[in-house]
Amino acid sequence: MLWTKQSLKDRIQDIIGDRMLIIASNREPYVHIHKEGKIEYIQPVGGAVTALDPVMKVCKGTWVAYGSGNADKEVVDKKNEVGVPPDNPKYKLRRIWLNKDEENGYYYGYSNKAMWPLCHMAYTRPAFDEVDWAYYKIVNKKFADTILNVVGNKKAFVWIQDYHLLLLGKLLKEKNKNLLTAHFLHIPWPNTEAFRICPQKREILKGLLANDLLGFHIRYHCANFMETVKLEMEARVDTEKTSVTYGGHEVFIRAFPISVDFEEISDAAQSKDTAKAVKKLKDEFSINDGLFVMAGLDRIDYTKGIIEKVRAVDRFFEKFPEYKGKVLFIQKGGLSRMHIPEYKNLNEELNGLVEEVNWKHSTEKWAPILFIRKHMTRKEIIALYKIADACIVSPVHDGMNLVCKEYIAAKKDLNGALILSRFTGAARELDGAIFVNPYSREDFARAIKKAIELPRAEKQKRMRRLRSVVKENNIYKWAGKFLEELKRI
Ligand code: GDG
Repeated sequence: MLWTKQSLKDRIQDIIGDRMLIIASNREPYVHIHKEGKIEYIQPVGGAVTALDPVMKVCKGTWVAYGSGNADKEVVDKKNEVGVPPDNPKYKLRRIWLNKDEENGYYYGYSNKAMWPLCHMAYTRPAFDEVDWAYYKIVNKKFADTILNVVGNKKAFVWIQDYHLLLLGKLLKEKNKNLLTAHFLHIPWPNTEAFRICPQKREILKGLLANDLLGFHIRYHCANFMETVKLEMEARVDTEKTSVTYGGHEVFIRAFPISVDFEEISDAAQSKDTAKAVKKLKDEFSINDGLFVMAGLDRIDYTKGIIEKVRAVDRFFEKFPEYKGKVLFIQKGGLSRMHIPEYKNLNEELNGLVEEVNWKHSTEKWAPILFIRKHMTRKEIIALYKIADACIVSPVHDGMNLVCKEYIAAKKDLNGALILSRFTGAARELDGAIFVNPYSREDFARAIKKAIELPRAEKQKRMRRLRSVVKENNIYKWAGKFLEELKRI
């Protein structure tokens, strides 16, 4: 059966019954900001929001998240709630306020200096700071208190997202045994060797094991998690049922590969609005027709392999100078986590590298890399995918990666090639991509040439295959399967 927005809508009542649906995540799906004397809203950059917003529009319920916008407080009601999407509300957003110390310790500190590098194993050393950990616990408790307040004495299903809230399942269950809780990890789960260095590992595992269902993108992450539990806890690990029983409570571990709203992106890419946005983008950045455009779209993060991508572009023009003046690389890079030194340094390194590569290869009328830094709307992003004859997704490690799936969805005309790192969760599904090891410049440079020279028929064949995978494994299937599994439990 093909899952669609409508089929999820039709079945959601049957699946969740009379329970309230609550999503808990660090990032909010809509951020209100002051701009030129007015209050506007933006959709923040990030995979979890891209994936879950369409699901919540269908399932309704309440999304609990940290209110990070400078105008957020001005639009909420007494309960700190606001209907979203702001133009046409479909569900409620309940905002939690954090002070500077909390944001610093919980978000920049423990979440992103400890857990993020720990789970990605990208050769950036995790830093476990006791003060950060203390704030991490405080903020997880804040989320728990808010959710318990939203639920009151009703029945509810709480769907916890990601590595910022690893203790939440346990905190909720301790106070309300009747809650059904599930936790989905958007990032990889590392192997036992990597995880064992974490000083807070037992508390984190206890937090996760209190849930009823644990979801990861791929089976490999599930297996890593089960191995970790086997090694670290006195728990019964059942590999047949893929469940863990700890302290008399059984939690099921399952893989749910996350995805995108295929139909919505595919249709939007064909729309007149997108055609206008394409023209605007081309004018704004002087993108000449006739160039072969390769695009990348990432948060500036050391896991995304952006440095590796730019180095491969450099090598490509060294090896194949005949392509100078004919190929343009557009990299859209959104600033991210700039209060963490590694991110600030990466951003500076990237600036320097792009400048150097551009200087080295440019001609009077052409430079190889166009680095776009401004925040783009969804419409502009789809326009960028439309313009791109190929897309390069090259993380050194990524839980799933949605950019490659969005690109595929936007290529209804089949006119696009995908270069994809083997170290993304998506690589397990996307047969038809040109796979690369981003650590190998030579391999990467050759893959770029291959993408450019792919014969038309071959390109279309590959894209057709890719589209059929993403069409079937879309975001509604991800959500539907997840919720059905929870119901079954
Ligand atoms: C985590 C995991 C997993 C980018 N620039 C703008 C913008 N984006 C959107 C893209 C895409 C999303 O951000 C990025 O998604 P990813 O999947 O690449 O990455 P993470 O943020 O690292 O997400 C990842 C994901 O969670 C979901 O589970 O796939 O492995 O790391 O949707 O289009 N969106 C807007 N403006 C931009 O400038 N509006």
